[in-house]
Amino acid sequence: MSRTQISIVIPCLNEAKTIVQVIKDAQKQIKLNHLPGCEIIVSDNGSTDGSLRILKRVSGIRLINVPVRGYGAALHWGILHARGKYILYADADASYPFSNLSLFITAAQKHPDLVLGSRLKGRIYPGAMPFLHRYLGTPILTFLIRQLYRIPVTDCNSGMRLVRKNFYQKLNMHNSGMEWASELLLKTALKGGRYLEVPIIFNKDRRLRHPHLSSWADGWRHLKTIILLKPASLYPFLILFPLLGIVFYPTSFSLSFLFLSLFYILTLSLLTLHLMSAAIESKFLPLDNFLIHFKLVPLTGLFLFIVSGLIYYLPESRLGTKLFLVNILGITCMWIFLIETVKTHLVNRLPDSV
Ligand SMILES: Nc1nc2c(ncn2[C@@H]2O[C@H](COP(=O)(O)OP(=O)(O)O)[C@@H](O)[C@H]2O)c(=O)[nH]1
Ligand SMILES: [Mg+2]
Repeated sequence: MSRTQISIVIPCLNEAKTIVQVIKDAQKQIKLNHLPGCEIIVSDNGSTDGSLRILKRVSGIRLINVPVRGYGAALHWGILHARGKYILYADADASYPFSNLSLFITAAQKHPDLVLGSRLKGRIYPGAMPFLHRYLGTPILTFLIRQLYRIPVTDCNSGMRLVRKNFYQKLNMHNSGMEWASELLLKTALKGGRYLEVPIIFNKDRRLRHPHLSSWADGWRHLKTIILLKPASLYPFLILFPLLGIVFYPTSFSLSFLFLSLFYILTLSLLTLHLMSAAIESKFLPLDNFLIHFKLVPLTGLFLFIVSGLIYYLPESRLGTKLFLVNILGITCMWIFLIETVKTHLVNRLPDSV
């Protein structure tokens, strides 16, 4: 790979205290690694602490004003503006030293699609990573991703990565927040991209204020992305829920009721998700064609008629069963409404031009 093909992108939101130091560090390492054509892009989305004023005086950088809030948005805009074949990105809070750059350059010689800087394989300085993130959040999410997506990641939340631009552009990215980082990793795995890791140094950030990351909210958003990008991760529950429903039936009708309802809801939700993804990507499998062409509404009408009859004729002593059937009816009606909405708005699209 030619040494002029790397761009550095630094996402920035209110980092007046550290941004200049970070840029200087990047410039120093660009020189040391003989990368004369390497550009530095600072991607700012609405700093109000004077960062922008400072950045306008700094030479040798490209400043991009991103109109959308969020870590993912800042990086997405930065990457799309970058001219390099590869883009290396790292935080503006001085936590990822650019002395890590040489490792990424070496890895880039192997023509990867994504190189992740692993803090857990490298060196984490005291105070750099909160206990909860280091020993709970990051290892659990990393383990889940390794199991579900079969990608040998060791630090899924790392904020220093190198990505090939034309690979990134094929990923059809959606998330503007912190979960963008998971989306990038997971889509690399789903697309079978060439993935490498390098061990990096991680310092305690130099800023005074709290990080933008909010542990629980962002952790949950990462988890949600992990599950929704691969709904097959929920398949085990299709066995677990009915099993629990049967196990609890003799001792607790209510718990059995709950698990069987969850099974029914999950089955219908997965079918809806399947059809929605197919419609968005215009790739219909036999299951989707079945959902599209099968006469669902009249069939549901018949189902409603029969189940309503059952509810009416069952004796009041079978109240539990009656309530269960009412519940099934409600869920079915809601599902039909959802499926018909997806069909109307997403499936039956006419071309914009011929
Ligand atoms: N959360 C967030 N970070 C942003 C945004 N725009 C730029 N950033 C930058 O993204 C980087 C990551 O944020 P940070 O608070 O360090 O998250 P952490 O490293 O996960 O604790 C920092 O350099 C921020 O300045 C934004 O809109 N939201
Ligand atoms: Mg940070």
